[in-house]
Amino acid sequence: MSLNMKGIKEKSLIIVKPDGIQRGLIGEVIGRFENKGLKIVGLKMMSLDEVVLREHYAHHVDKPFFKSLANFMQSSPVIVLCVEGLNVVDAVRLVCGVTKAYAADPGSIRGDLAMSTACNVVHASDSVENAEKEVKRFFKEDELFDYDKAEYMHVYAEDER
Ligand code: FUP
Repeated sequence: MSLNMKGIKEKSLIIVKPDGIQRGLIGEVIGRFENKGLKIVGLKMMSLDEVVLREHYAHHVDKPFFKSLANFMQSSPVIVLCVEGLNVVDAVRLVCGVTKAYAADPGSIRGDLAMSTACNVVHASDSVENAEKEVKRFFKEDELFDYDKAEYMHVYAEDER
């Protein structure tokens, strides 16, 4: 589990991948994060180029599947989201399920909606440290919003807010 020092202001970066866009799952995926109680603080559609993909998947650039992964990620626009909440990086990974979608737990996005390793509907930051880098990679400062969410009174206990 990631070390959380930011309380309810911790941020994570989520991408609804091209398979999610093509299969009409944008609302379903975003809805799952909203239903969990997360605050969306940034949201946009964009196309990913090779430069950003080489940076984003730097840990996979030398792997044999990288070209296919990069082609897939450029095959249509994606939706990028920045979400905020308590231990949000870990919470989002649990909502997504494990990378190999065919093995992901039922109830998770990948477990319910996908079968593939690459076409697994979503990307989500895997640590607080990477989340900070990824949020900066995909959002300019003025594309992120700081606002009060009324439901926080009911999503979090008093000592968690
Ligand atoms: P995740 O953090 O769950 O997205 O998983 P990884 O960082 O391990 O993988 C990043 C992307 O590479 C995922 F979209 C899946 C893809 N991938 C493959 O296509 N083949 C592999 O063998 C491993 C990962």
